[in-house]
Amino acid sequence: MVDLIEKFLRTFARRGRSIILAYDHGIEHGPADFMDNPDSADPGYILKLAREAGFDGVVFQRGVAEKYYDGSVPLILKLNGKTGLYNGEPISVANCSVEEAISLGASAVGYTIYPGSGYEWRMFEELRTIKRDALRFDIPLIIWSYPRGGKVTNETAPEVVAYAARIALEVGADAMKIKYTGDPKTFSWAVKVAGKVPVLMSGGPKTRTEEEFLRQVYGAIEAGALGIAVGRNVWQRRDALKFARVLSEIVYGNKKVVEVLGGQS
Ligand code: FBP
Repeated sequence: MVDLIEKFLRTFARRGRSIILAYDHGIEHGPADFMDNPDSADPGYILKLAREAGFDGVVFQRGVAEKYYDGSVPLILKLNGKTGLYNGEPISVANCSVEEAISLGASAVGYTIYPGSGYEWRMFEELRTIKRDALRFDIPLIIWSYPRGGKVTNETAPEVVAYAARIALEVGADAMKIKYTGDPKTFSWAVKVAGKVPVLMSGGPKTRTEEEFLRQVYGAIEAGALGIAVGRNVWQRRDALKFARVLSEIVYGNKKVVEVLGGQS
């Protein structure tokens, strides 16, 4: 069996690190997320941005992939999603199969779990089928591991994020996306307990200043993360391409925040 972690790295970390542009917000949060930079409402703009920035991949839901994906940047097809209109126990169910994702051009599939939710069993059950199909079709599975509901009171608390990382390893992730804990020391524990599975830091809401986000990214890389899977902190900025290039200097170029900000900080 081909090692699916290796396969993930070959496509999504060609330079040894990874930046993936997440764009499943149309379902998760709705079009309000596109208002800061109205160009971002157009998936074609997102593809062009990822391509011109030299990013390693994009994340789309099936409908966006069907209508817009052109093969110019590797695709992670997000198999499940929930809306911001829903108000019950956290749950996200698949609206696309692994086989369909492959037919849409995906090089990896993504699935969110909400450990802690009263429905965690439902997502784990569905994940079992998805994992089986991912193995059968030889495609990497990336898990968005976001503890939520139940006993979780703070989603970014270091012990919660570390638990999220370990759960993703335990259930068969070939790469994972977890929230940042706020500092490299605690994030490095999450990276450690993720074992062999590469860790991508989730971007989160757009920070007040660019520097704030760059420091998070630098901290995650310092902690041993493979890279980042980021949405709003890139495409909500009016000068998204410029910011994307600055991010690249940190993630791929090992630059420090003060260096890329040119003495602004
Ligand atoms: P951001 O970088 O914009 O936070 O995107 C990462 C992501 O995981 C998206 O893939 C997803 O749509 C969103 O965050 C979900 O965020 P949440 O469930 O925390 O509101």
